Amino acid sequence: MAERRPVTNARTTVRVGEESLERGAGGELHQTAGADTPTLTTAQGIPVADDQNTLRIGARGPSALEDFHFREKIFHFDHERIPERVVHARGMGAHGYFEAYESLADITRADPFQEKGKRTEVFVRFSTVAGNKGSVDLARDVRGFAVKFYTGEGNWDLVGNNIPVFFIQDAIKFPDIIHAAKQAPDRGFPQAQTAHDNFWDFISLTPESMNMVMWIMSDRTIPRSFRFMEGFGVHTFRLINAEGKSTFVKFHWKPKLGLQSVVWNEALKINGADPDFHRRDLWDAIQSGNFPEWELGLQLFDDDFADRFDFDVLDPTKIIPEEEVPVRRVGRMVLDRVVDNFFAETEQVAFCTQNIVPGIDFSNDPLLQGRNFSYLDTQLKRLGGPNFTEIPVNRPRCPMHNFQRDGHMKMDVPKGRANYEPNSWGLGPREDPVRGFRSHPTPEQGVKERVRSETFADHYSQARQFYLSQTETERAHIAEALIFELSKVETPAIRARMVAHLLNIDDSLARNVADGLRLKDMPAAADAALPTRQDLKESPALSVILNGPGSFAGRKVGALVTDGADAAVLQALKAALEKAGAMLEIIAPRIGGVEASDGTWIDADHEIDGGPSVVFDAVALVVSDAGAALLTNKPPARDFIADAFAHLKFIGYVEAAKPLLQKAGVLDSLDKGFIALSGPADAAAFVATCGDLRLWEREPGITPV
Ligand code: HDE
Repeated sequence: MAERRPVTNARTTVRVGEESLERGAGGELHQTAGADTPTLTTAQGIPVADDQNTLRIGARGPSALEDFHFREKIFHFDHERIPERVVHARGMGAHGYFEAYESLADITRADPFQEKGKRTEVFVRFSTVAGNKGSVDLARDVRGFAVKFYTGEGNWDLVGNNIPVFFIQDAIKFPDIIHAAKQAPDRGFPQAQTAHDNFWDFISLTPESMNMVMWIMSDRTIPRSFRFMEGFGVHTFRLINAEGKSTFVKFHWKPKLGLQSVVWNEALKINGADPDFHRRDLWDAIQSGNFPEWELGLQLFDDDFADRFDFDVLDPTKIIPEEEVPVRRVGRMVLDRVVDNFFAETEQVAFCTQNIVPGIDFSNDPLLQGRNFSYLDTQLKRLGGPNFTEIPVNRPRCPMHNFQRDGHMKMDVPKGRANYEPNSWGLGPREDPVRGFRSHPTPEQGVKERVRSETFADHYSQARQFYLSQTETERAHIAEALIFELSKVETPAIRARMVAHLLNIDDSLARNVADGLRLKDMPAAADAALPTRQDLKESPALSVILNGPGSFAGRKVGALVTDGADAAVLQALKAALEKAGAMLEIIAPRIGGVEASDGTWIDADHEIDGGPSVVFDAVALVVSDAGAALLTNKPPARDFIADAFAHLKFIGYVEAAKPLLQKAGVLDSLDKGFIALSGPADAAAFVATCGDLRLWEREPGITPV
């Protein structure tokens, strides 16, 4: 008979680096439960003795089926994934609060707006639209901006985007636009981008999308960070006061730190350097106490305005310019807490446009009406049952009482005999005709038919207005974006079709794009249902550049340093950035750090290959002569500078950095974006200049359209 082996393998204590750990049977290094370490248990709460080895018959024998710990662990793992969102799959959430600046009781009875200073808990999820869950953050795409208000009278979900218009006018076209934008069904690519035939085929056959096309080809779709973008409720909603009076409203979110986008070449490189750039930015900002903040703005208007406005307020492809109906800022939203668990909160949060509370109501926008059907349906599929409202992130913070019972994953344990109403036991909740939600009694009448209102027929005028409201720089970016996207379209007829639409928007834009595509023949302008209006006033509120921060607060400088770096300059830079509410990160040849000129040790945040300039808003080159000599032969150091220059960033440099500038090919192009850091006194001026964010005037010399 073979020798009997010990039931448990001896554990020994070993030292690894600074730590004292246990070595188990498989050679694995780990800790066991102790005073500060809770005991590992199964999901049923049974303490686990060994989480490293399956139960087996003999050391080299088969595994035993009775190993309930192993089976439970693998079973749970096998079910870790739930269906990702069809759209907006990739997102990032955070907790915070909304605080009202004033009482809006005269306009709405909605709970968050009843008193000045009132705080309402919120959960926000930002997202991209087209990419799958694991795609990159800097795809050219619309961003979702969904806010769940946990009000005292139930959850209100304001499920918006960072763009105030949409591609289509009727919800029935949503599956088509999304199918066209996502990967082609035969090949499964391209992922997270619209630069392909299917997308532009659909778009070029859908003139109502032209206003949206201008927005998505603008820098709005490559935001620098979620913190620096606007949000919009898109549709017209209603606010209803206690007397039942209705006021139309459009919702806006205005970022406190101003608008900012990156440039396209930078976006492409960020996706390689840090695919989680936006997620990380939000996480880091909140964790470091720089809580992102937006003001909630309302455009309020009545039926008279709606009747005389140039476009139908129910048409989600149109805006109401802020210059016509000013945005009234009524409160602020602060995101002050990251999630504890991405899946439990960010993934399981279920936004539903139909979640509105007393004091808010829908309009007849046909897109909104369709959305109100879609979201509940999608949550059922994603979260697997009707009780998703009991998941902590979805659970209202106010009391919930009803007779809905049972179903998958019921968490609450309802008590009592009655699960119906009316009942004569006096059990359970009852309706409240005074407090309860009532729809605004709009008189509705009409022929039952499938039809598009003629008031939705102008497809080009606001596209033109948007384009003309941009700065020269931004107009050039729109043209470049169109050229890039259409250059990836393999079918020449689709390229020409798009140019035919652009001719109805702006002649010079159409010509620039046609030239950029090297179109042999200029097409005729597309037949338009209505001619493009030439009289709409420009709206400066539509430009990102004109609505920048005017300061460097919340932004980041990356300083490339070497051994012997001028310690005084670095300290001054750090102090000036802190004063401006901005951050400094150190990039060094090796991650361990460098020894500065005064012998102090400076820890690095990034190794040179892992901290390219694309992930910073501005850069500083604080190197020694010897350090510069070492770096001139390193391609990442040259790219660091060449990219910062090409992306129009401000570059602070010490004298010793000149050989590096030379090697990067920019020494002969020193413009006012290069700021000499001759001594600590120059740091403040450098940081002040960085507040302009980019030196746009450098651009025409680099990337002519
Ligand atoms: Fe959505 N949309 N959508 N959408 N949408 C979804 O719901 C839909 C539209 C928006 O962070 C889905 O939970 C239809 C406009 C955001 O969880 C789905 C139509 C706007 C999010 C859905 C639209 C949005 C979604 C997929 C056309 C801006 C992410 C997963 C009528 C105002 C919310 C889900 C989050 C998500 C349907 C158009 C914003 C399938 C049918 C317009 C921010 O229900």
